[in-house]
Amino acid sequence: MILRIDRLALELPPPSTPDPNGASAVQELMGGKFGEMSTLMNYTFQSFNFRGRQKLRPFYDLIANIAAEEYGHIEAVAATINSMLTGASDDDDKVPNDAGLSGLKDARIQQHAIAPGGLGALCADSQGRPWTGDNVFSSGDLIEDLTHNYFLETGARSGKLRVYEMCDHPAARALTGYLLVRGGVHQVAYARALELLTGADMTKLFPSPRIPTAKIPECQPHIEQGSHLKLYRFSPDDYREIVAVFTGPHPETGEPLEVVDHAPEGHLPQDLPPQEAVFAPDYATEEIAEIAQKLRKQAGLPDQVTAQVAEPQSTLGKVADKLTP
Ligand code: MN3
Repeated sequence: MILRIDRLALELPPPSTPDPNGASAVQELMGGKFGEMSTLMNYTFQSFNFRGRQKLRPFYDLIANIAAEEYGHIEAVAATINSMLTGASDDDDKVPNDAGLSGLKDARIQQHAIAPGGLGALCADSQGRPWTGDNVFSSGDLIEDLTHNYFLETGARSGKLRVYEMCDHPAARALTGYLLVRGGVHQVAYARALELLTGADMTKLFPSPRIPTAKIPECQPHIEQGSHLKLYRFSPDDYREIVAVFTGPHPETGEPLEVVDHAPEGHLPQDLPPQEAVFAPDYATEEIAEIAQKLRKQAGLPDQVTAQVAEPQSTLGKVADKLTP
């Protein structure tokens, strides 16, 4: 089972200038062959299908736990896409014949606005093609699967770098900076597992993309916090045997790898404003909000919402005005 934490893996900036075509490029990191849906589902199925897990426990724990982190990565990619799409419709023109969606006429992925729409992330790649289970490789052979995973993380990091170079939107940059560092950790984890099993040093055999994260500004906050060395344990009590595999020096920096005995704290998500031109979440959000408030009262909940989101920020501009009733 998965325990869900209502925090985002990284701190994303508040929505700024909408960038629907940038959002289309970021879709590749969601539903592309080397995107986060693929890493999530590859490790998830490999862990589901893992036989002899007691005997091979550290390897099972490693794959199962990295799968859990990948859930947070698809969540972070979706949040980025949603942020980049915020404001892409003109909500001042609520009457359909006012062409409130004309700004999206030339968008590369028009499904963001049409169907399924809602100016939300799609489970699809940068061309709008749906993600497919064909991207899952779960052979049952541990060494084969680990080798595949190393290759998958390698391709995933190349993809992140290319999206970084394609998109200068602040949300896309924050996302790719973070994912480059975390993907690097997963690459190291699978390389180390293979090294311990077979003696093969993947990092020498197969020079993984030489991505100079030390020179990428958006990677720096994560490197400074040591995120490039840490594997988090995403469970209150389980998956404790990762320490047997995720160990030794980092192959590039020589610093000791570390298993952190809890999930990362995470960051408060942005509360993205309604986009009424696409009825997200409704043509008149206030009506549903009133119903929600009535139900909350009936349930004995306090007046103040019990959950937190990131503080609205002034850079939201016209979007922020709309949040104010
Ligand atoms: Mn990932």
